[in-house]
Amino acid sequence: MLNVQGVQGRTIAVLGLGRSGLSAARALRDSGAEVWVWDDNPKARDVAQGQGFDPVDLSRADWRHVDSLIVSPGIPHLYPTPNPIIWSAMQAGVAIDNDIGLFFRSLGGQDWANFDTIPRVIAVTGSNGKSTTSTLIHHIFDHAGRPTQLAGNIGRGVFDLDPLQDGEVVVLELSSYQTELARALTPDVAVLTNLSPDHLDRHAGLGGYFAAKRRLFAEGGPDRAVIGIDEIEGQFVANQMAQGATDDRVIQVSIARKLDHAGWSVFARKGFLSEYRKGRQVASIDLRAMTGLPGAHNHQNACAAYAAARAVGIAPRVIEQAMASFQGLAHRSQTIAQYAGITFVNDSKATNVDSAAKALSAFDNIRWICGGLAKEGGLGPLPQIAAQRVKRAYVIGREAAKFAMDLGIDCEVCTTMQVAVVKAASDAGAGDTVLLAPAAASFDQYDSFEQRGDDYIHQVKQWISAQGNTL
Ligand code: UMA
Ligand code: ADP
Repeated sequence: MLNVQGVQGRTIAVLGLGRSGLSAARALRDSGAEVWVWDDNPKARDVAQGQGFDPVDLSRADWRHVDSLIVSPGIPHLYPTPNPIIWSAMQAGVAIDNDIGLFFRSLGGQDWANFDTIPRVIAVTGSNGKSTTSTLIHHIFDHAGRPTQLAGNIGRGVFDLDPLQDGEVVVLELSSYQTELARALTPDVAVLTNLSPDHLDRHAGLGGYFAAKRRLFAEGGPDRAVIGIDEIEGQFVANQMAQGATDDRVIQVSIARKLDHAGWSVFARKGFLSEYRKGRQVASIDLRAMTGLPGAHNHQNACAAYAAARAVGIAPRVIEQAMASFQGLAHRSQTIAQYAGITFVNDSKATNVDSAAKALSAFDNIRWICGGLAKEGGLGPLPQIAAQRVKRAYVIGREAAKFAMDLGIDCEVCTTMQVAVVKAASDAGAGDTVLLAPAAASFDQYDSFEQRGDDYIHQVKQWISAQGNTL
């Protein structure tokens, strides 16, 4: 666990006692703060009590005694409506922060004076590809023999990190919920993978969502920024941070353009990654050989991870070797089985329109399992992309019929995963891909996208064994 600096003797309230809240509360307590913890869910309070905390009902708190309120990312502070406890703290003038802000304010300290190489922090945000890119960066540093740890939105609270070592590289995956609220955001390297609409209700629209992400690149922020410039928002941030077109403080990333005139750039074309610096090619990697990174979207992640590792001085050949041994992440463009020439791919994490569209572009002859709890903003360009790339869609979810109607392509309303897998697999022939990429959240039928992906794997196994074979 890490220590929090500057909180000795102060009273800090913590709202939300999930992964981020509890780890922050423990670190605050161990660092000498008086901690008032609360969660609106009694079960979460019970867990905190089991760890020696005595919950304080923050809806009745006398905020005059509180220095700051630490809020969990899942709790809205502005939109669609502010949580009443946060609102009352704001009205009393209490500073609102989160574990990420505390983390950045706590970096440094006595140990660091004895280090030859001070620890570096690489923070990764973006709409899609954050987890894949963060994990790949972590894998590259691990492969290079550097001490490295991964935390943040990937599922590990930042204060659960072990004390940092000499030369360590911390990789943080940060969501818009986290970047919006943190009062300090000072990574050494900041990465923006891409931007497309998501979480619109929490940010009152795309502008608010972009503003939340952009805070990671605010003036005085990172020493170096790795920015995907294939959307207008990324191009805008890159231009704003750089002194001019040849400034190499920004490493521009693209999978759409040959960027051979930027100050520093990494781009992928036709399956090859190229690094250019000041108009000269520095290195090239054949990404088609990287089986853990299939599809153009993963080539974007590969470019962003490559650039982040280069920004910290890792050699191109070391990065290439690391990429070759990268297995990819479960539930993201993951080939889970092959049977009679049919490939089964699990991309249950494709919960929004952009990630599902990228999955449809990465495979051929697709029998597409989609549907679930539709996100605000509709299906966007998906019907057109699906019309070109999909042989047939097999729609799941409680509102499968409506989802199928909105898609407007050749669809079978299946509702359950079991029916969808049986129908899709039975229709498929050699050379087809049965792809789960729902373009929707899972909560209408499952607890999480992981549970949905696991069900898909289970149903595929069942179908294959019913054909007289096992995986
Ligand atoms: N709660 C209240 N009042 C409310 C709402 C919630 O008290 O009005 C309480 C809940 O009862 C619960 C706690 O707050 O006990 C939940 O907090 P949380 O939802 O922030 O969950 P954590 O377990 O702390 O997990 C958070 C991130 N969750 C969210 O952003 C929703 C995790 O990202 C992250 O891995 C973790 O911190 C560690 O940093 C998950 C996520 O879904 C994976 N992220 C979203 C995404 O990727 O799309 C942004
Ligand atoms: P995040 O952490 O941002 O949600 P993940 O790496 O978990 O990103 O991937 C989420 C979903 O987006 C998966 O369906 C995955 O296949 C898809 N995806 C991964 N990288 C990209 C990318 N660069 N652009 C678009 N979609 C992507």
